Amino acid sequence: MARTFFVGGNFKLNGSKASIKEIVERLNNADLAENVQVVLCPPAPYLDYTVSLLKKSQLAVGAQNTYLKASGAYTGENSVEQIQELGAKWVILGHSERRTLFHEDDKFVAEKTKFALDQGAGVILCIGETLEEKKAGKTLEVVERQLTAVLAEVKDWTNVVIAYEPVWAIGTGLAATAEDAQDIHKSIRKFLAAKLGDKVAEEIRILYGGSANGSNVASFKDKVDVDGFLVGGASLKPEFVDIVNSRK
Ligand code: G2H
Repeated sequence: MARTFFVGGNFKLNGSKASIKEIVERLNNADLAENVQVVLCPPAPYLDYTVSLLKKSQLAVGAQNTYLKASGAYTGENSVEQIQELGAKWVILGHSERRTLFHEDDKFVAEKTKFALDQGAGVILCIGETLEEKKAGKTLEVVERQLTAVLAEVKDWTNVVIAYEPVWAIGTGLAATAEDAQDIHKSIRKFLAAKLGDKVAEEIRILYGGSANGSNVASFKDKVDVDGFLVGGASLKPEFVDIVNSRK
């Protein structure tokens, strides 16, 4: 079956009104492929501003994180309801920077994923191994462990997009090869088929993330289990349009 190509722009802790306007206007004015879904994830203070700039139906906005409660004494957190009120449809959860720098473990990521899905948000669920784990041959063990935690909480995966992001490739300029990504994506799909059935596994989008850029995405073009990209650094640059159009 044809899965809609999906490109997420994870701005991380970058951006201002001026730079976000430039990024969105570039997309608004570009001749974008019709069969692509683009989700821009600016820092939370710019969510509604980013939404207000969108002029194409393929474009949507997501948050970079949400908490697992609707409200309460949780200083510094944002709720799913709040980001939705600002027009965000998606949220990135389990990004390795959250897992590492902010000590989010598998269970916490799984609980936040369940909560966000229950509120009707789409979730871009990030998984991936560190360099140490890769060297130890533990890539599949790690991603399956991360997915298993979410499987314990989430039964309906319709609104989940998985982003396989090897930690060693993130922001390093050293992307995984398209062949390696394809192998791992295929294994992830097989794992999900065993847990959730063939239909769910066939329908779920699996993105590659980690130093994806305007030059290297072409090599992923014929990789049947790579359904798009989660892009960090390059999503802030003009080449983001080339990534969005890389399956055109
Ligand atoms: C991985 C990716 C976006 P970058 O974190 O999620 O960032 O493309 O800068 O490696």
